[in-house]
Amino acid sequence: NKKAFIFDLDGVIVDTAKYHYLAWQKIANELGIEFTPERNEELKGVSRVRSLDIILELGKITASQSDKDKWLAQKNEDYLSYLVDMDESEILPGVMHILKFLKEQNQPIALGSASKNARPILEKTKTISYFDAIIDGNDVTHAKPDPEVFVQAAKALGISNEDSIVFEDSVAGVQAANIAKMTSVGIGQASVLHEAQFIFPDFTHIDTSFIESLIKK
Ligand code: B16
Ligand code: MG
Repeated sequence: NKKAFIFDLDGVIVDTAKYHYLAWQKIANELGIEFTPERNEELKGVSRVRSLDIILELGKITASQSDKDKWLAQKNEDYLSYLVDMDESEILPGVMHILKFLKEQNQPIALGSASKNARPILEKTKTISYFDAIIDGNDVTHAKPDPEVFVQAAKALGISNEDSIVFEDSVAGVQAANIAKMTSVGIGQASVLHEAQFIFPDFTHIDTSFIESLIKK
């Protein structure tokens, strides 16, 4: 039995969600917009361009395209500055155990991320070799909750949507998996990710018997 195991990146494999938050918070502060961790949930899994629009809507600000381009560039520069020293220590707890188990079981693994910075992050954390396919923000035209990124990932692995399992920390990503009729596994708070079929606080709560049950399904 082969299943497609599709992993989101930010907030699932690495804790970069906190860096996205800090970089957006800086922009919001400069614009006099109050930006809280709760508000930040709406930005998770969402593209860079859409994230800025959400922040501007929050502050009821209309901006020119050139201003928007400037803030988008500024956000990414700031975000990248947090990644300079990134290494394996930033992989979230329990993730390597599951990636290794999937490899031992010969299960196909893909990345399905909205980020345009996915590849350098996988390289820095030395996780890139685990992935048989990488679909990221550079490959898709429709952002989560559109399922395009996961559908492309399953296709690249040659597995049907119904036989695909998605690990996601964002509401938009869980919705994308559900729309594609994939099995959605939420990583984070049940109160936020209640639409997911399975929810775990983090990968240390996922044991190999759960993965085996998904393989047999
Ligand atoms: P970038 P994921 C998403 O990655 C993040 O959750 C989201 O906060 C970010 O805005 C988006 O990537 C775009 O990232 O600015 O690096 O292109 O969670 O889908 O792996
Ligand atoms: Mg994420």
